[in-house]
Amino acid sequence: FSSNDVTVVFFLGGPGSGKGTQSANLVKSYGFVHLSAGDLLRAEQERAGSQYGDMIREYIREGKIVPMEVTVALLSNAMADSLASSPPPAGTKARFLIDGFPRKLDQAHFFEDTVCPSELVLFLDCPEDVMESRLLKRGETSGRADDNAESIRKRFRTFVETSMPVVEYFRGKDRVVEVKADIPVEEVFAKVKAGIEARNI
Ligand code: UP5
Ligand code: MG
Repeated sequence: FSSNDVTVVFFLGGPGSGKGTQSANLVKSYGFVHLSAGDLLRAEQERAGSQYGDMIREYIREGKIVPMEVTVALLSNAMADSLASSPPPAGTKARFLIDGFPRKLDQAHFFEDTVCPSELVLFLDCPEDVMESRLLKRGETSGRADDNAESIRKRFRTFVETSMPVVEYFRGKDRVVEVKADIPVEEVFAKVKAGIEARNI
């Protein structure tokens, strides 16, 4: 597909900041197609015959970032599939909300050079103690192999060291809408909405 046919919004924020939760709201209100890099990686990990399953499992448990070739291929395939199965009305662009990606600067450059530049970066800012208690609570039922105290600590560290520089890079380009996320879901969404509408996305 051509990058002229799509609008891409990156959705970043620490583990448990609420990206998945707010994505569901954004799909309903703004007709985004939601693609979670983490969900795509977990699906690939479970796919029979995947050559990457064991590697992905190990990276996710350790809170490390899976080599970008794998993630970018999953994302661009998912975009192409979505465009083929539900093409946008003539004269309009498909809108993709890419959740949890890019988490490393080289991924940001690679994706924007080879797939499509992003229009906007939504960033949920949430204190670690709040994210930790949300994730530990979710871990009681989520079945996610990384919702445990040790993996959570590693995910936080990767986020601060590796993923925050991506946010800062886009901030320098004035492409970031930042929202405080340690408030109720509906209040976060109201702020996200205001940010999106102010940018005419
Ligand atoms: N909750 C949400 N909002 C709330 C609010 N305002 N008030 C109170 N509670 C709120 O929310 C987490 C929990 O908090 C839920 O129980 C929710 O109800 C509650 P959620 O919306 O799921 O938060 P989210 O930010 O999506 O958290 P998630 O755990 O999905 O974040 P991660 O970024 O850690 O997970 P992701 O799936 O993106 O990645 C997992 C791993 O995959 C990474 O660690 C990495 O190993 C790998 N990965 C890559 O290698 N490369 C990639 O590009 C992407 C992922
Ligand atoms: Mg998520």
